[in-house]
Amino acid sequence: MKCKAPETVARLPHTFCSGCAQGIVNRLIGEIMDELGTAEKLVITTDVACGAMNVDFWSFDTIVGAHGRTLPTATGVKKVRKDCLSVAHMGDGAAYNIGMAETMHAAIRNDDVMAIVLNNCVFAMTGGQTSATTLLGQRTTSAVDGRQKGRDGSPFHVEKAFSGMDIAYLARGSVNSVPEIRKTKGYLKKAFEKQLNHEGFCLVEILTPCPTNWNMSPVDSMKRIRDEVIPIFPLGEFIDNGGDSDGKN
Ligand SMILES: Cc1ncc(C[n+]2csc(CCOP(=O)(O)OP(=O)(O)O)c2C)c(N)n1
Ligand code: SF4
Ligand SMILES: [Mg+2]
Repeated sequence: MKCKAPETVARLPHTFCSGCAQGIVNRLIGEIMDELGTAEKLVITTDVACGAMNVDFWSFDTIVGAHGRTLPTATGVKKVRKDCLSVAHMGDGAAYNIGMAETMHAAIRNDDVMAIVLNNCVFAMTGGQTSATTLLGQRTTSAVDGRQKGRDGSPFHVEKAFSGMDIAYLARGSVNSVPEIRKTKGYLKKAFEKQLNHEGFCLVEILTPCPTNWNMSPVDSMKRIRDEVIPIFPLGEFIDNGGDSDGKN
């Protein structure tokens, strides 16, 4: 059967490395926009990292935010365009390293925006340095002997940091298999629907591979997510405050 690309994602050849999952996430966003009929409302602020290459082939409205500052940019977009679907699209480094303060404040304010965090456990764009979510023992260009707890700290878990926070939604999906991709689509779609209902801040983290900086084949990168990354970063929904909107948004 011939596979039809979602109309919200233009069909130019992509510029990502072989085996990168940016395209999978793009396809899910495109399918959801087509299903909800909301492509005209979508504004994605993408971070300057690998995800910034998306602006060459996304066919909806886009902004490239400064590194780690996509969330306040997306919040600003929402303040002046309350009818739009405002998304901050970023990596783990942007969300949990340089942009940690911005991520926490968006959650504390319960901003009516959505964060999509592609967690590949490294600073990919700049050459594979250790990020907040690098696994213990994982070799990176800034921890060539592997991340060590005593020296480099332990991986950051957003579900622990946000525990008890009064936000609309928090979930973590993965792209390592078709069933997980389908579940991830469900998390993303729910978050978009919550923004349509003005319920508040939603964050969907997605475990993604980076074959280039993991020094692995695309196939082995997906196996690594299954065997090493998911056991550290569990999948599922952690916060789901459906229908709690107080109308402030
Ligand atoms: C203020 C600022 N600091 C640092 C950088 C350099 N920089 C660009 S992308 C990046 C890391 C991105 O990692 P991540 O957010 O995880 O995205 P990925 O490339 O892995 O998708 C860094 C440190 C920058 N462009 N601007
Ligand atoms: S460096 Fe990694 S995250 Fe960036 S495009 Fe290549 S595979 Fe994707
Ligand atoms: Mg990253």
